[in-house]
Amino acid sequence: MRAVLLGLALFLAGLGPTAAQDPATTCKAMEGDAGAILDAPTHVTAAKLIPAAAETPAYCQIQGYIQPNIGIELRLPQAGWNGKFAEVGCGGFCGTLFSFFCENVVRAGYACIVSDMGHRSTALDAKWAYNNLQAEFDFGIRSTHVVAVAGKALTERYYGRAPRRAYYMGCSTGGRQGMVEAQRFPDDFDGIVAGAPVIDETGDALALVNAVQAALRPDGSPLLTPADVERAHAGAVAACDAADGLKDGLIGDPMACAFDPGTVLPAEKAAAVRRIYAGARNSRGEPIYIGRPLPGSELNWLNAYVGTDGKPPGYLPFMTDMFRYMNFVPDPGPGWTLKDFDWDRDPKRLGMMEAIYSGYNPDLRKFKARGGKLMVYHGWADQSVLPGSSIDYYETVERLMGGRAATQAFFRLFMVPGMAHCIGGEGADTTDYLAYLDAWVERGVAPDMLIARKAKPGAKPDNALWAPPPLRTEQIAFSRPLYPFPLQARYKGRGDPNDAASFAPAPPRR
Ligand SMILES: [Ca+2]
Repeated sequence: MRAVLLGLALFLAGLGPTAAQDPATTCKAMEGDAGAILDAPTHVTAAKLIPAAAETPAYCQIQGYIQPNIGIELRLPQAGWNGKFAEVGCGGFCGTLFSFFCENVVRAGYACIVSDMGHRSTALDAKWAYNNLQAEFDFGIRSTHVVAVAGKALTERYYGRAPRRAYYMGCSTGGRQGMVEAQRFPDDFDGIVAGAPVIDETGDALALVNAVQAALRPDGSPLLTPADVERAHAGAVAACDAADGLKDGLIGDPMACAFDPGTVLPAEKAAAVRRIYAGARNSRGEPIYIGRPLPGSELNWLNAYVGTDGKPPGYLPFMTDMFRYMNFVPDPGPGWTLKDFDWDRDPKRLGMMEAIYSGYNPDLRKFKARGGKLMVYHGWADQSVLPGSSIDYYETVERLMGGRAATQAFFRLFMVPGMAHCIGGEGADTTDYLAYLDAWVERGVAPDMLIARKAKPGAKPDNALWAPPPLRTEQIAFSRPLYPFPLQARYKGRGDPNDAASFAPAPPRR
């Protein structure tokens, strides 16, 4: 009854929940049991109106949890709601509310929700997963879906009408969440942006373990130094930069780049770099995963595979925790180290983990049939989620879904030259994917070309990942067009090389 009355009040007010009571009271009234939300029982532990500040409008901040243990934060613009709902994904092993991801999205008029995916942790540790299949199931499959269900219901209750569109966006683990949604819960979202999706969690981990091991000597001391990595990068760029028509330090198609590190490094170090490029292999040298770090990505290996300032490589504890606690069958526990990894035996034991985390199912027929739109983007210089998996997945979908035109009617892949994991690196890494997705869903404007920008040093906003505020002309170092894969941007041979207008689409040279 209260919902009906609130709905009536909203209808009379026209724009927002202001007629019946003051906004702070309306927001506060969201606290408590969220009512019978089918499949997603939810309790709101706190709700308060956050006043407008700088560019951010006032919003009702709702915190709570979905059973058994999925923490959520939902932000509902007090006025100027655009009628649409957005869920933003997490990163790493999650366990934390990345609520700042909602800042720009709320600014753009959306109701926006984030979750911790069902457990508390840092995004880089995995102890929460040990002997905890419910938490792994929520992290792997369930949480993104029930957060959508609960988020839409709470949004409807607050405004008195259901959101007319629902979008999802996320990168890395967040990208995987988007792929799992398109594959397993095709009715949840009208549009999905999945950046650098971890669609093969265990396969990708194998390539990262290989890279970390390659950069260390057998006794654990560093073999590759930051200076070696910089030398390899300079060599790769010198070999392959110009193939896209412009020497700009960015390699347009790293998979077509044949660079031998032996030209710039001594034999032992060159062999280590070759092993990183070669990806995960068994003891017979046979590849066991399709993704591998590509030429041009070398600077992003720093702090990841190669420690700096005398510190161990950053991915060492991350990968160790993953294999200790996340359903490596059986979980080997705290005593296990990466040195214990057996390249012939252990990859075959990871099936249980992959059963929970896979986002690789290419059957998107239900998602397409209900009108869903999917944009995947991936940095060519990604050092964390290796870009081969997105390309392999896209090509597999093309084969299953009836070819390129039938696929690109609802699913497009954008590869970003020189971009690291999700954002950063040397390439043009700032793109308003949400705006392109919204235009595709709402107005049928298919993303034939995206404009990606690189901010000048110091000009990048703190939170540029989702719905980034537009850069002013004087803040832009350069811009580049992104075309649906397999098309690549090629310099026309004339015109300002810093301007996206000086590039045209070209097929790959592979
Ligand atoms: Ca180039």
